Amino acid sequence: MSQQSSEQTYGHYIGGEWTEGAGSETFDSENPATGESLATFHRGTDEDVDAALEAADEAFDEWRSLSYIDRAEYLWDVYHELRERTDELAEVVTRECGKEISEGRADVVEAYHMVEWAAGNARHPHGDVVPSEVGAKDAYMRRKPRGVIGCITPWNFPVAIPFWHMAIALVEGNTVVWKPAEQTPWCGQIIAEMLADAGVPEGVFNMVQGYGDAGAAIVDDPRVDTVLFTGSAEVGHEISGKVGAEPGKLAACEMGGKNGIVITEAADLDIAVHSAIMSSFKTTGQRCVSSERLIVHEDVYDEFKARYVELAEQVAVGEPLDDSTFMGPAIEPEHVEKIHRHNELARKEGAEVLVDRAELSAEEIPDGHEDGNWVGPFVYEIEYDTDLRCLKEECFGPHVALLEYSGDIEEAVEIHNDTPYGLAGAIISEDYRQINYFRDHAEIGLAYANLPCIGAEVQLPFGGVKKSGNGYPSAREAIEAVTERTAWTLNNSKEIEMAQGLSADITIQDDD
Ligand code: UN1
Repeated sequence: MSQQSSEQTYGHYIGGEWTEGAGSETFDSENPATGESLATFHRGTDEDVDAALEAADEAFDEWRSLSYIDRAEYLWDVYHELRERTDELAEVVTRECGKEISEGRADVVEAYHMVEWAAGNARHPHGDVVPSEVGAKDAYMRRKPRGVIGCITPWNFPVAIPFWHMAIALVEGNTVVWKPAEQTPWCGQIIAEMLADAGVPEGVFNMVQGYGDAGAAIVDDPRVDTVLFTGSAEVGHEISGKVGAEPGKLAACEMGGKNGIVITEAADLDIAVHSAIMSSFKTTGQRCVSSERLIVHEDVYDEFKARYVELAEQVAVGEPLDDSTFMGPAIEPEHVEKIHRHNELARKEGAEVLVDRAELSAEEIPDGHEDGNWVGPFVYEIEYDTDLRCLKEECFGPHVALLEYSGDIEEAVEIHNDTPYGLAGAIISEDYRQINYFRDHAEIGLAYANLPCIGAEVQLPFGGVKKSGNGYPSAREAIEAVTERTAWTLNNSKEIEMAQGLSADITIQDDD
């Protein structure tokens, strides 16, 4: 499938074959900026998931027997294709998920960075040589693949996140069953074609298009050894709950955030305004790392507020393919409704609304885009109170609270940490003591200073704490979730000598 949409109905990729699957239902991918249908896909069923898991299970032994380097060769082909087709794929990403075109491009670039990292890592050491208390023993930590990995990925990074999961899972010797987000099946189709064209052996990689029921069928199946999930906290917690109850099975879940930026009295306000606007409105606030809380010291509050509000009133919302656009549409009509509900909740809880572009005026909506899922910035100030739901619940949209604080950095970090989530955050300050305090005490997995809290690079661990993640961050640390460690000890002596001074003598019963 290329950039041109077509009349064909696309299917699943199971056991090395393209198939329509067992079901009769289809669904469409829609351009969120126009409402136009881009392509039609077969909706996967439990039966399709079953076939994909069977294929993945069967392919495992042979795939794991290849060397890391041979497995990585398949990924290098994908890497080159992603690089060659970056502009074309960027446009597909933008048309299918509505991110403006520089973000569409960055998504594809992030994908090939991840593939490069995973395939390059095939030539790096994968374990440790560990000392033993006993001179004649050689001890090692070795890794082996866990088996079949179920990957469930979100629409907002429809090319990058699938490769966070799958590039690493495959190079490490696992086989994969992947369900792309139902909002971005076109990206899913192209990725599956790339892996098929690279000649990945049949059954090693499988894709089933569909909705949450297909995802649940993957999660529930005993043949799945690890579930890698990136998406909403609601679904992620359900998955970790279920999988946690099954011995030997693992779920690595990466979820949302109610991310905050602390702007202290020592902040450079140019950096503060720039970082905050990027963090709140890039991707229309629909990154799990987007910021919905700005915690600003009273000494700089009025000036920051004036400058931030002025820009938020003006950021360009429009056709995402147009490179003068800053914010594209929201992903789907239901999500626009959800964003409005969060705005409403803030009002009910006493917000003083500073910018209300939630319902864009007719002039702001580009011609021919009347059916798009438009929603603009909504900015409010509110007095911090730990009981406010609007400061705790993730909206996943361009919905931002300004909170004024007084006192020291300790006060700011206390407010910052007062959410159930802990994914990303930033401090804007020229005072290194404040910066270091934030680094050490902010309860988050991705922390920034004098930068937006978005835009992590793939070679860093990506993940959160508290309600945002369960300790196996995606990207680099996903290796932990898709491999098992073996502590391997070899005796070079004919004698058996034990550690800890344990006696190796076998005494026998005295008969007389
Ligand atoms: C997400 O927020 O949903 O750090 C993923 C970033 C990107 C990944 C974001 N590299 O902003």
